[in-house]
Amino acid sequence: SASMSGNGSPSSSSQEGSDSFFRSVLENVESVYLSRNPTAKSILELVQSADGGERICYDHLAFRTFGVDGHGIDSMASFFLDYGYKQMEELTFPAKKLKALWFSPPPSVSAANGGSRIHGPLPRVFISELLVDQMSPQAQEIIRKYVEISSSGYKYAALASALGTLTWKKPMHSEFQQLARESEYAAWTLVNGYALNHVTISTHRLKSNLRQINSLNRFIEENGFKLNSEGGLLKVSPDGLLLQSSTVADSMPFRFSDGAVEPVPCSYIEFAERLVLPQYKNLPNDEVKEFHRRDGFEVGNADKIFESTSQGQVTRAA
Ligand code: OOG
Ligand code: NI
Repeated sequence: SASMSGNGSPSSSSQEGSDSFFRSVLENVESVYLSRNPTAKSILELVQSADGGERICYDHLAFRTFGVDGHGIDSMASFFLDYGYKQMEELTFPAKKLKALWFSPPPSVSAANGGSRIHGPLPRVFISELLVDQMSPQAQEIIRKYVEISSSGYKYAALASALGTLTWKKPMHSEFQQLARESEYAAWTLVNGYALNHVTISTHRLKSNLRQINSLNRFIEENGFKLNSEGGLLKVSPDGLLLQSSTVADSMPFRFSDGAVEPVPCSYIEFAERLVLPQYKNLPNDEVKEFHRRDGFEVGNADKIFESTSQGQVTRAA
């Protein structure tokens, strides 16, 4: 039909219309994140200015969920799938009782390729869920209580993320502590809900020497920020092509329903360098596109990056 282009995708004008709504939602998700996480905000500003005021591209956005009764990965994924994302591989973390899926973005409409951050090339999305059935009866009781309170909240995961609100009422401090003893991830999700867990700066798309992740790590530390040291600062995939690092999460005072006000870990910022795949190693630098580089995620890297919100990392001396 006239509204469809030859390859069966919507015409560019309708795609641009939905793209602008989609990006407005992401802009709000990001602005909630920046308002609660001063370290992430400062680092984005610092890296952009040190890179000569060039644009920043996001490699991916990440969210956490409770995998029970519809509140898991699907609750947040549906928004991205509706806007053209495709489900890719599953990653499992048996010791942490977690599973994750990642989603690849639709090609950005041409105008977006010049923009920065949320207005640049669309990022991958990484969504994980706690395997609630595998938790202790006591932890399950707490988690099931709050997802029941939220009732249909899981249908509005993206809305909750963009508004910066929980879909359930605030827990008691004792419930948070009980979950934290069993799973830092569970405790984090109870108080942060669908809030953006992190954005990841795509280092190879920077212009200056910061495009090498080791230089960026040094620069971040020289500026007084603490990096997640779990398994070493730099996380390297077995093929050597996916390099990742992250800060430790900022903590913010949280008012629990019993009146206690205690700091809880919020979000962090990550850095990822994707190297050129072996079959493209002879391409001239200026011809290398994102699809010539290592794609996807790596269980061994992710397992350590999850620790960016753990008490051990958050309270560790710099
Ligand atoms: C996600 C940790 C994993 C990655 O890029 O592998 C990750 C989380 O902390 O929720 O971000
Ligand atoms: Ni990540």
